[in-house]
Amino acid sequence: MKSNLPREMLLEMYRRMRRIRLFEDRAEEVHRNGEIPGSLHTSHGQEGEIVGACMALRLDDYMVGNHRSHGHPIGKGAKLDGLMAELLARKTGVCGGKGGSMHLADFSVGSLGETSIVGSGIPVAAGAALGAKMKGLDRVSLCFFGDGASNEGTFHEGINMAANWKLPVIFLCENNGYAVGTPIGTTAQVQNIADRAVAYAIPGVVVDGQDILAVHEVVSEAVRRARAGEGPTLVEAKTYRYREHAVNLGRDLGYRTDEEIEEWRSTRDPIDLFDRRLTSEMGIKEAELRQIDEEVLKEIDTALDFARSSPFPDPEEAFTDVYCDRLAAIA
Ligand SMILES: Cc1ncc(C[n+]2csc(CCOP(=O)(O)OP(=O)(O)O)c2C)c(N)n1
Ligand SMILES: [Mg+2]
Repeated sequence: MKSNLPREMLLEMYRRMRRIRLFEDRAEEVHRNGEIPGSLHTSHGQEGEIVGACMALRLDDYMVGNHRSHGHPIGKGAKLDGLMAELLARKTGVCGGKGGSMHLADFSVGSLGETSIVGSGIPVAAGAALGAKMKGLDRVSLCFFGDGASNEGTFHEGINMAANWKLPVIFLCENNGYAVGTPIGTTAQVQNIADRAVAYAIPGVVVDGQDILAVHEVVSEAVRRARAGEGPTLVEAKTYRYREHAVNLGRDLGYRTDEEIEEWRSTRDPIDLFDRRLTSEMGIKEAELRQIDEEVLKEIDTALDFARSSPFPDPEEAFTDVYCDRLAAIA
């Protein structure tokens, strides 16, 4: 099947997925060296839904992530230097080295931030959309959250409010089947998380998260509705994570088999699937893709060199950029 998207866009989609995969491969290595403090939640296997959704947005649209969110700012177009520096807790990181892996934000590409509190991004995304609407901007807000987050109260409150006020939000549930080691089937009785949209009288759409073009199409329609003042959409991307919940967490929980992981990796990998489609159906040469792989690897080397050669923040900086500091500035 041919795609109507321009060739440059297809290649950029491939590049961003590869960037996420290789960035996280490198982050894992660096974490093993002890150079990254704290935990690390990677999105290996989920790159298709991340990039497909982000690339349906404009640069000035908003995006809110969660704890598994290195890929989200990369998908939105963030440069790697500041992200890698943030992971290594350096002053040149996107949050001054004080946020780390679970708190990336890059306002220059509309990436508003992430937190480790499951479900907390949902009202934040609704709030950003409300702000855009009140200011008369035609921006939309994309919110990524997991299947586990869809059982939090913030899911109901945030989506209900957005539906009442017809806010320009796309709620994108990344259903990777598990919350740490708990299968979604044991915590939700609906067949699809998207079925819950009926409770808010908004559209609910299920899409194959391993198919970047399918996600892009579905989210593009949700963006069109949102921009036209027709309100929010709940999109559920069925996807899978290859790694354990976080580095050092989950291996021994026994909630899934190695065969299950292997099945997804070998038959449903979003990058492999897209690679094959580009070369077999869209006239892209294999050499062009390998060239992109090389370029991305270089970008990651450069980002890591940049991070390693950057200073740590000064201890006094612990008191800057925090709420009380802002209050003190106003007072
Ligand atoms: C409010 C809250 N409850 C519990 C946790 C512990 N916790 C961290 S991640 C996670 C699972 C989240 O699962 P899901 O939303 O499906 O996202 P995924 O990790 O699968 O991407 C849990 C329970 C937390 N951080 N915050
Ligand atoms: Mg999950």
